[in-house]
Amino acid sequence: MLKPFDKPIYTTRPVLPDINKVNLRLIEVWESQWLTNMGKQHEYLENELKKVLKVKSLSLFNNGTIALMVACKSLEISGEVITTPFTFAATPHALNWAGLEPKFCDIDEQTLNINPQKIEELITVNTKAILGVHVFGIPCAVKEIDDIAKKYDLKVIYDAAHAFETELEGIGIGNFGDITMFSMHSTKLMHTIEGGILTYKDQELGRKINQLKNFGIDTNSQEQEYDLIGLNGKLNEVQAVIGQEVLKIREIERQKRSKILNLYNERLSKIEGITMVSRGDTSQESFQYFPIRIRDSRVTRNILHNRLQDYNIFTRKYFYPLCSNFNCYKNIDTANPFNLPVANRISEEILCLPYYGGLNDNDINKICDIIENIME
Ligand code: T4K
Repeated sequence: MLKPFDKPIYTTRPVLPDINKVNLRLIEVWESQWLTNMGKQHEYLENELKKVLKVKSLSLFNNGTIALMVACKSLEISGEVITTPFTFAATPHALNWAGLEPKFCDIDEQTLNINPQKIEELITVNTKAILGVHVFGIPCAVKEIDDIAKKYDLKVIYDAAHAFETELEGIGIGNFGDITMFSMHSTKLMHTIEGGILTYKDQELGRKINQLKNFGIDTNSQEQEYDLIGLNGKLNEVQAVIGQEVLKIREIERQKRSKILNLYNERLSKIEGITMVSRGDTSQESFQYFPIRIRDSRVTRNILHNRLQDYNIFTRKYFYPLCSNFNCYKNIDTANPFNLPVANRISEEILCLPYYGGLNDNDINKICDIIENIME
């Protein structure tokens, strides 16, 4: 048996700016005596993010889930929303919290995203929107989804929790659909410890989004008017300075992950039983996760996942269990595994390997040696 790693190797580790630089920024916030409620640091981060994501308008949130809930609420729709079951719990949960009913659609074998060819058969008179997820930063079929939405007069929301800086032909992924959500959770390459972003084009919608994230207060009115039922979704000034510092070092992290990606591809594509996941047809990718599929092999995904733990390597089965198989969703009509064969199969095959800049070539080679050994 190869020697295990001395320290645990996780699926991801947060991108951490120099603590001395963070401390200086915290002093700045302390001295300003302005800690939250859309302060100077919040405004600065918003403007920086607009440039990085190549979007005209965005709003910051205290986490991605709240951002997605507000996105759903802001569209003022009620009824069914067609979405993917191959995602994190937050996606269907946000729909429910906004009073909407998720309808699960099967996914595409290559992109692992909602299959546009399967959407139309789920449309009923109650369908009001499509919620696509750019899973692992792989873009959804945005053109096909847009065509369906136009044909049936549906809203389109994208969950781009994994797709920070993903671009299609140079266009920021946040420009597609009515609203796009990005997560800035600590496990994301770009983060504010906890945080989220909504991007949108419609300024009136943006006004509503900003109102909803701030208890429903209409900041434009003379008196404090409450004409919407909002919540508290605000990102504070400490989170905002952390975000600014992470933003400064993200390019270095992206380059490190790009190198790791090449090394993984070179090594793992040669191992029998491992299928590489296509990274999607992007002009720029997010470098967020490194998923592989284990199939047609004596060693199953679960065996590989468990055996890797003997070597101190902790992978994650994103996304198993499938959302449609959760106790809270399994009884809805579209959750039947019979209707979702591809998603159910991929959920049994998928494994996200350790993927972060802190791993050097030796680490990656060692992980690959161990995988090779287990798969033999
Ligand atoms: N939509 C999608 C498609 C999403 O994937 C997510 C979140 C959302 C919406 C909602 O966005 P947020 O509300 O979170 O902004 C993690 C994250 O908590 C979650 O943000 C993420 N997706 C999901 C895919 O992964 P867990 O339960 O897998 O996290 P955990 O604690 O196991 O951490 C993963 C690895 O990271 C661990 O192996 C250890 C390492 N880690 C984690 C943390 C928190 C660290 O090294 N340091 C840390 O501080 O959910």
